[in-house]
Amino acid sequence: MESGEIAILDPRFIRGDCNFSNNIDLADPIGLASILFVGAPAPPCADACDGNDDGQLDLADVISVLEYLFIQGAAPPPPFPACGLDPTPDATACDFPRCNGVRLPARLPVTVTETPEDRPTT
Ligand SMILES: [Ca+2]
Ligand SMILES: [Ca+2]
Ligand SMILES: [Ca+2]
Repeated sequence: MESGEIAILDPRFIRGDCNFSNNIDLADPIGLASILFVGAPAPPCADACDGNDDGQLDLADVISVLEYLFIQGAAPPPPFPACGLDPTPDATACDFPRCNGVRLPARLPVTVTETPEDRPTT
């Protein structure tokens, strides 16, 4: 790495893993549908939500992932099922790579506040 900045490293992702749980399940198409139709915040790695790798997020991505999950539809295009780079550069971006060998923490790191010891004053 060249600088200590929070840089875009390898934008690795698992295609279809829209919510970065490191696997693909029903929550992913639901999450994408919420983004598309309910105005949920855009995903930090839109590429992962681009389930059919056509460069845009739309209902077709929701459907393709649902088909894969429930009716043995075609598996998402690579990178899948392992983390990887998007082999087809397009307008979607992955600004928040999650898969550099690091598993998602169950929850965000919590800042530990220092508590003074309960020491009886003398
Ligand atoms: Ca997921
Ligand atoms: Ca798409
Ligand atoms: Ca692509």
